Amino acid sequence: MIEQRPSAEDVKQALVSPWPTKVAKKRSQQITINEVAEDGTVPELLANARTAPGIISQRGCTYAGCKGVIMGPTRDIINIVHGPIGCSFYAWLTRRNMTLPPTPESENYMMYAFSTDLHENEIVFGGEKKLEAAIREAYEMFHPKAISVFSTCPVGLIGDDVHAVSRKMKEELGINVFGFSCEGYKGVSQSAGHHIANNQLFKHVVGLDDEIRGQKKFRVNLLGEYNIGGDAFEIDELFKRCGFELVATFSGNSTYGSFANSHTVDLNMVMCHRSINYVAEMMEKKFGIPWIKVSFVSASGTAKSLRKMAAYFEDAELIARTEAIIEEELAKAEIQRQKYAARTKGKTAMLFVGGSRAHHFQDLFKELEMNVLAAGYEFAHRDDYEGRRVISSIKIDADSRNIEELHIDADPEKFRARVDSEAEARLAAKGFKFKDYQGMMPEMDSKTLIIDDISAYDTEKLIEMWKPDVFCAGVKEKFVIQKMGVPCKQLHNYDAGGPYNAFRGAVNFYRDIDRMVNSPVWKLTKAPWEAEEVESLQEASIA
Ligand code: CFM
Repeated sequence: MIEQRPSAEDVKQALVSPWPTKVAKKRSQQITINEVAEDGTVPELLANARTAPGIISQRGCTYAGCKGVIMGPTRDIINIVHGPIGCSFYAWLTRRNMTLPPTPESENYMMYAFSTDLHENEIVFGGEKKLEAAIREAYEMFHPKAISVFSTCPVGLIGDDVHAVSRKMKEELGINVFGFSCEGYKGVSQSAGHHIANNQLFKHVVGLDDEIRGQKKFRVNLLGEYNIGGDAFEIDELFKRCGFELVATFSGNSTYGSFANSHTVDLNMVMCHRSINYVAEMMEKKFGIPWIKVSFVSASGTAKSLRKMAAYFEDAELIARTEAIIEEELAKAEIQRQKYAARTKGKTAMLFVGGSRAHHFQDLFKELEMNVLAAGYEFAHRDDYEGRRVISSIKIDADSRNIEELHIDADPEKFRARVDSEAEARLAAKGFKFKDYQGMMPEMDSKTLIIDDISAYDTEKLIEMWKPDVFCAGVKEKFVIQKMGVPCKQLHNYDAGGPYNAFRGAVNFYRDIDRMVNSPVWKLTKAPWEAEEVESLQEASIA
């Protein structure tokens, strides 16, 4: 019952008060009680700021964002990690993104871990020679189209120039070789790694291949979809049925060739705004490709996004075909939704994930008629919370300044305006918006709690005070949460479930959440503070 829950103000107070004054002040700016004004404005939140030393939060590092998130799902580029072997081990197949090579013989290096395996000798005398040798060795073994090199923390500290080595090896081997200055400490989180990856991919790969292959009409890219649990496969199939030609996905189920050819499209769709908006913006400036925000999480979101894509092309046949597919698929999903929602209605959820899913997955909970009590991102920026309308007022601090901002001009030969002013006016009259993202908070209820960069302490306190029926997070949090008697749904890798995108994916999610929130097993678990024997144990250990 909502009335019996402590108020949002009380919970915020409990999360902020234990810290020393300076940290408490900062945390109170990173935790806010949502209040949505009529025009959609929401309270300002502090985001993308350094985690206070000593607080354990969910965040990862810049290298993880670059190597694991953006470049990890591309199957035919050899990704060499320049660093100690541990950095490779922890970035090796730990994210459940899938790929489907056209034949069993096609290039696919995703299951390999390539590392220079730096030791003390290289830390003292430099590792550039070892990197050169590693690139040569990888080339001789596999003859890939491209090799990329990732810098780990010690590489930045000892000053190895991965870019100079890459240039030299590019010349020697005659294939594309490029490096990333994505040392783990570069930014405040993995978000810096996304930006660094986007920049280099744009500089070194996008736009290299002008040939139009496949269908000439309705050519699109999907940006910010990483094929976790096979999500991209579901979306690809829908696109095919509707009649869109998907040239590249950044970067689920992607190839080097698809990136090189990606500037030949008519429209970019942005799914995960946080990780990839940089590529969308740069492609618009250099090639004239407009972008729209989409989300294929939830049945209603999928229908809305497909409609938006078809509307852009203003083609009656495409629109009719898309509408027919939406009608058919939505009807099937709706039967399931009603069945599950009857069992999940009124239950509560919390989502603390990454930089976009904590927002997108709320649509699935809405379809299940559940209430989201609290949500937040690990590493998103203010625009992902409050909407792109706040971008011009975001203060640039030293940590953001650390990341290179590319200066992009229109390409004199390859720039082509995709929409003329008349089409733009026609689309605008129908309510069509380009480069628009509302962010998470305007779509959440007032009095919900928004927490940026949640800590282990916050998580426990939040569950203790507002005990939700399901908590969405990742594997680091999962088992601690479940010991508190609350099921934890992983939204980074979906546990063993998924796909959760598009119409069929939505139904998978309904089923999995119903199983979790209605399983009697959680009522049999006692949270540590509820169990008397724990208290006596604590007393015993103090004594
Ligand atoms: Fe974008 Fe992602 Fe996410 Fe992300 Fe990630 Fe991820 Fe994520 Mo884990 S790119 S921001 S850095 S949607 S790996 S596929 S699930 S934290 S919410």
